[in-house]
Amino acid sequence: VKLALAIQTTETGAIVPVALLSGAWEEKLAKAASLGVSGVELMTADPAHLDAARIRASIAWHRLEVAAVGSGAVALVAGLRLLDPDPATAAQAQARLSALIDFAAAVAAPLVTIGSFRGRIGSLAEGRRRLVAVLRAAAAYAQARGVRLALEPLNRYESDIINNVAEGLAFLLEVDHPALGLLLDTYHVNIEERSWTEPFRQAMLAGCLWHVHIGDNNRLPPGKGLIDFPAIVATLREIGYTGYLSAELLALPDPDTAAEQTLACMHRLLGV
Ligand code: LER
Ligand code: MN
Repeated sequence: VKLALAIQTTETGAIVPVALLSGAWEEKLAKAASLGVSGVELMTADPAHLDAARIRASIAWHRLEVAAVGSGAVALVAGLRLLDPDPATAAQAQARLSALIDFAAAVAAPLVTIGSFRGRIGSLAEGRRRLVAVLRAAAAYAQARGVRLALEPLNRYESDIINNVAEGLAFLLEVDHPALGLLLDTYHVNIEERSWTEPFRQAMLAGCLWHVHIGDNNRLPPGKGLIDFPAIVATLREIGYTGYLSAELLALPDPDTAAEQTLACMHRLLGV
């Protein structure tokens, strides 16, 4: 497995509470590299304001990879969600997803995450059917550009569609596209699953475990809460997961300390 830290790109403006590392862009990359991670997950609200070629070059200069392009900031900062009840806003969200996929391809990111950005079904008639259709089309768009989409089960307080791995796998069957898989976030696993390890096994067995977010049950760095990270790491190794463990957690007490504490714990657990 490889380690990554979630960081905001420079256009996001508002602070994303689960993004790590402080300072200007180059400083963040230098800090990530000195902490010994292999990659960064980019939390991007609007790629139109970014120079993808420069971002790609600066990341490569620090010998880092882009682990993923995260879409959470699109919902949080730009207020766009795929299931927005207003058709014009939903169309804008769909266009933004295409832009994120193009950006991912331009910075050599393997995948784009679909978490809070999907929104909620709420009272939308046909909401599920709409999400299936939107993600099927987006997966085809992504596949044509060498990118994949990772759908993230979210806890019940954050979304009313796809809360656990079983629902995630059922949804993937409906979409039925090889460029759509799953992202499991330990913080959401803690709220919705029955086991620390079975959800990872199930997703892996289905060939769909493409990305992992780490954060403890209180969304602090691993080791600062109750989640059994040793068991999760042992299982990920046993099942042969070679993707990223990407830290997406509260920047407390500050964005640098949270990153340092995360890596102190993860390096110890991984024995690296
Ligand atoms: C939100 O809680 C989360 O885990 C993000 O990855 C969603 O975009
Ligand atoms: Mn997450």
